[in-house]
Amino acid sequence: MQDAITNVINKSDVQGLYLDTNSMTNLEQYFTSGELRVKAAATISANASSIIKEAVAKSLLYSDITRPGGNMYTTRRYAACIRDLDYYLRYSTYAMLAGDTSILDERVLNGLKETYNSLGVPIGATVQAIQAMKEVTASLTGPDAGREMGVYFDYICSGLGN
Ligand SMILES: CCC1=C(C)/C(=C/C2=NC(=C\c3[nH]c(/C=C4\NC(=O)[C@H](C)[C@H]4CC)c(C)c3CCC(=O)O)/C(CCC(=O)O)=C2C)NC1=O
Repeated sequence: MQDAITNVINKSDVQGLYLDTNSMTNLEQYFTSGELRVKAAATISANASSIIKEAVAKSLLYSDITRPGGNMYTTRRYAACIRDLDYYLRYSTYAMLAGDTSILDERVLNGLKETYNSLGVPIGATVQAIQAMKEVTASLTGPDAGREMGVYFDYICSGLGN
């Protein structure tokens, strides 16, 4: 896993150079937004289950997915879906703290699309639920942190899409 700091340092190191202006600016932005990131992570962790509940109510509940024949039907599959959403929320929060997407590639997206396809988990509906979490999260953390979290929610969605 990388973060905004190791990312910039590794890039300079492979060239054997000190940080250039661009890298300095990137780092400065990361440090300046540090408090925002930590506060957002605290808000999200204190409200994780209600964020997921509200997102599910906005996107999946009362749709065919939760009725007989739907992929969320039966409590076992319903619970698996909620657990998956919790993974997406938690790992997006880690990535937002790190300011880097690599943790999502390594621990979440690796093989995920194939697993979903082989189990018949609908990817479109999953993306809708993640987008709903993005909205609910932004309304709790405020627009700046919401935008930052949005980067990582969107990253998961596009990783599921390709
Ligand atoms: C931390 C990284 C990580 C991820 C991301 C992960 C996902 C993941 N979700 C799974 C299943 C599942 N995922 C869902 C999810 C859904 N079904 C829907 O209709 C909804 C749209 C959606 C929720 C938004 C369901 C229902 C299953 C169970 C499918 C089945 O067994 O039939 C499975 C198969 C094994 C299992 O059931 O536990 C994996 C590996 N596991 C991991 O370790």
